[in-house]
Parts: sequence; structure tokens; C-alpha cells
Amino acid sequence: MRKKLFFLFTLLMVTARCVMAAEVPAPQNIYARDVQSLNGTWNYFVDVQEQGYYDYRMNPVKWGYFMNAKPKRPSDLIEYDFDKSPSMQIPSDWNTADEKLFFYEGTVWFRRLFDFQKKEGKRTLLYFGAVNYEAIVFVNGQEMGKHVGGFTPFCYDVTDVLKEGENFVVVKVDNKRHADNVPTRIFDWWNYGGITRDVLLVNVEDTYMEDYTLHLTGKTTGSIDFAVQLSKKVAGEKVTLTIPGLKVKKTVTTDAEGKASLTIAKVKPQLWSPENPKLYAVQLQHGAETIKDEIGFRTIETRGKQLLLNGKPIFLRGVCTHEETAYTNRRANCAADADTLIAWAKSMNCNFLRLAHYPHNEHAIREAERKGMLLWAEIPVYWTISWNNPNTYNNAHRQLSDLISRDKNRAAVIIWSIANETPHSNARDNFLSHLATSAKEQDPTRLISMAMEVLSASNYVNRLQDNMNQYVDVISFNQYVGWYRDVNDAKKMKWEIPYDKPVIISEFGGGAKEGLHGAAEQRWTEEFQERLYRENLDMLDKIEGLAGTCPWVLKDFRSPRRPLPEIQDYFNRKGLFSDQGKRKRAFYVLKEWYEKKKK
Ligand code: GCB
Repeated sequence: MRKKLFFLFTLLMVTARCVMAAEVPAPQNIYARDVQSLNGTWNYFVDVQEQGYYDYRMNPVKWGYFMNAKPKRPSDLIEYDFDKSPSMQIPSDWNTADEKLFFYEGTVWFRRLFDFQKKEGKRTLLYFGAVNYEAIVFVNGQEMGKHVGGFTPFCYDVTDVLKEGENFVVVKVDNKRHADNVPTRIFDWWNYGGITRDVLLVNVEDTYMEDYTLHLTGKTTGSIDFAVQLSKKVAGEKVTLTIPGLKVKKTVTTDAEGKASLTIAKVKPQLWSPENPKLYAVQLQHGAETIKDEIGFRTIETRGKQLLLNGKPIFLRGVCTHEETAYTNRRANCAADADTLIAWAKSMNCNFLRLAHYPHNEHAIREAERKGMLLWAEIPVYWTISWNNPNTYNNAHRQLSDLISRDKNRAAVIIWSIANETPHSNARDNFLSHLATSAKEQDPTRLISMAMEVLSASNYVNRLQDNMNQYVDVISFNQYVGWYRDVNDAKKMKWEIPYDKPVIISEFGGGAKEGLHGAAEQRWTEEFQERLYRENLDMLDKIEGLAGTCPWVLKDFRSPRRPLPEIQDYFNRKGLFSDQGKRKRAFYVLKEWYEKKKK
């Protein structure tokens, strides 16, 4: 009898666990919604063998950590206890939040208790800004779903699993690297694990405005395209768009798909630019729901080898940056974190940031937009991905779509980048051409690019040859003359880019340990890096159609691939700023060069 009961109980638990709530698209402009933050103190423990997940069928209460179980009788055996486990502030990365986990890659379980009051007629969503790399989410012991990919938002409708009063959410986070993942097993940055961005409960109307798009119509500046999508396919619903600064107030009616769109003619917005990052207050209203946003209007296009912002040629005075904080060197996650990095870039006369090598957080994008920084946004298709694996493609494609969907209303973003330094092959061309085509279909208003690599150089003539040239709008490539190639090559090197498109150098640079001085021939000195910058800038300036440069990299960043004691100590030292925010000599070289490029 006891055996039977146990079997029944186990079956019930397994079935209960399988009642999965639906994953829903992350709503556009999440921070403008009625949200309850679940940031703050979460309890956690490490589960090296993942027994809390895989062994739950044997005894869900004992092993299923998602149950957040407590002994009911003194004789009960439960071998975990979130209440007594350590806690961590979320969002964060566990590598810097707990020094014992600095190098850890594997599973950590997190739990957060929260109070909830049901709101009549409303739905509640559970939103994660990002979890690196794989998250399995449970609410009150029920599995909501699994999300793969460490840098994009995801969301569940949890209306039916929440109770009045105390609730709990448990997340199994796993940041192990795998060959078929995006990124793959090998990459040159820290594999920060954890719930690295905001967690929010979002109260929405039963039918809510799930998504909207607002931008200038193509390359014209006198009209605006607007589209809205409701969360349900209901026709005849009214949505009102107001832009007081442009004297626009228009009401649209949804079709059977729950969609509506409109072109607003005869408007004359001041155009967004780095010099004048003008944003317009925008309001959308549907039934009881109002959403406020700030939107900039600008055009971006190419003409032959020229890049045109608002119809005028522009030179992108860029720098690459990782999403890692100044001074504290942890995963950045808020506006204040982004502010410092943007200020550093601005102090070097930059007007452009390449956000390497994955989607950065939404706060950073919005902060850059407010401060007049043009942006290159990227997905982590980095080095050698499993080009032939359809799951890998789907994963990359989803990350791309989620990035585009989140940031498509940000005027600052001008380029979607689909890859970084990917060795040539037919399989790679197939994979990337599909990604590029899809990006263009999803967003025809922006430019597509990727950081290519130049492989062959003979007699000091580098000719860029990449089959992807026909799919991208901007030709970008990384090159490391003076660092991975001989330091004396820069003076002799010539570049031939046989495509009639603008050219961006998406990376160049070399390492220096801040404070280490010596001869310009001595690697790791600031003088070596300074000379490398001077010679590279002279060399690159001669490239026909050069439309921008993004040296690698704004600041020294953590990387497990950089162990050299006393120099690297697990930092990639190619920063123009040190990990403690000190300027290296090369900073001044670039600043001066960019000053000239302003004219
Ligand atoms: C590259 C990569 C970048 C690396 C850099 C380096 O080409 O795109 O992620 O960190 O080189 O420092 O070697």
C-alpha cells in the first residue's frame, strides 16, 4: 500500500511539474509597465551533480530543489534548505558575488520568496532580463519552462500559478559551456554565471499591448511608421498614439490578428544624432493600459562607400566594449554601470560603441541613446560555432530575433551584427547568410554587418575576400597587425577591400599593463601599445572608404584565456583604460586622432 501511494505521489509530482505555463514574448518596453521587482536577496546553493533536477523522480520532495521543501515532521529527511543557504543580491554574477565561485561553471539553484496580491482581471508575467546560460524556472513548485541563451530577455505568464500571499520562484541556472551552444565552448571573456539582469513581475491587462514599433518611414524624414500588436488576436480594439512634441494624436483599430499600423505623414521631427540626441515623449493607450516611451528619429543608410546618418556622411569614432563594470570588474547590469563606460568613451571623443560580443542590457542601450552614442549590437556567434547543427542555428536565430525585438525602437542602434571572426566554410556561409537575411526581413531600417577576418596576406597586401560581402551593408573586419602579426608590418601593409560598401575596422589593438613603462619594442609596456596605435591609425587611415574604427577595447576585461602572471592575471590587457580606470598612453593617441576625425 505504502509503495502504491508513493508511486501515485511521484506520478502526481511529475505530472504537476509538467503542467508548464506558456512562455510569452517579452513585452516591449518592460520598464514602462506596472512592475514589482524581484531583484534583491535570493538564496542559493551549488549543485555540481545536478541531483536537484535529474533525481527528482525518485523522491521529488527530497531531491527536487524546485519544491523548496521543508521537513513537516522531525523524522523527515530533506537534504537541502534554501532558508539556511547563503544569499546573493540579484542581478549579479556568481563569480564576483561569491569568491568561491570565481571559476565555477555548472549549476546553481536560486530561490526568492515574495508576496503577491492578485489584481482582478489582470494577468501577471514573470520577466527575466537575462540568465546566463540556461535557466529552468519554477514558480510554487511548477515548471514554467527552460530558456537557453545568456543575454536576452524571456518571460512566462504565471497568472494561474500565483497565490495570494507568499509565493516562491526557484531557478536552476547552468552556465556550462558546450560545443553546440551560442557562444560555443571557447570565447575570450568571462563566463559570468547567474541571474545577471533584472527579474520583474509584470502586471498587465488581460489583453495588453505586447509590442510596438515606431520609426521614420524608410529613408524619408517627413513621415513615421507606427505598428502595434496586442497579446491576443482581437479585432476592433482601439489604440491611441500620442507624440505631443510633434502634435500627433492618432487612433488605430486592430485587425483580426490583433495588429494595427499607420503611416503618419507630414511630421518634421528634429533628428536624433550624437550631437543632438533628441528623444520625443511618446504615449500609447489601449483600454486601461498606458505605456510611455522616449523615441528618437533618424535615418541610417549607405551610399557607395559612404555611411550616411540623417543623409550626411559620418565617421564612426568607435571603441569596443564588453558588458563589464569599471573598477569592480563584474557583469554590468544597470544604467549607472553603463554611465561610467559611456563617459570614458566620450572622453576619448567617441560617438560610437561596438557592444561586443552579445546583447548588452537594456539600461545600457537606453543610457547610450540618451547620451548620443551610436551603437553596434551583436549576438554571440563567435569563432567556430556548430555550423551544421540546426539547433545551434535556431538558438542563434532566436537570440537575434529577441535582440531586434527588444531594441528596434532605439535610434542609437544603427547596426545589427550577426557574427564575430568566423573562419570561412560553406556551412558557415549558409548559416550566416540565413541569419543576415532574417535580420534584414525583421528590421529593414537598420544596417547589417559582422566582424569578418582577413586571413591571407601576401607581399604585405591584404585583400578582404568573404562570401558574406553580398549579405552585409557594411564591411567590417578585425585585424591585429602589431600584436598577433609582426610589429613592423603596419608600415608596409596595404589593404584592398573590393566591395563598394563602407568599411569599419571592428577591432585592432594590443595589450599593455597600465603603469609598465619601457621601450616601444617591449611587449606589454604602455609605450608598445602607444606605438602600435600610432602605426595602425596611419595604416588604417589609407583604406579607401574607411567609415569608422572600433579599437579593441575600452577597458581591460576578465578572461580565463589570459593567465600570464603579473601582466594579465586573467585580464585581457588590450584596454585603453586599465581595469581600475587609469588611462594608458594609447588613450591619448586615439583621442587626438578622433579629434581630427570630428572635422
Ligand atoms: C579578437 C576577438 C576578441 C578578443 C581579441 C583579443 O579578435 O574578437 O573577442 O578578445 O581578439 O584580444 O585577442
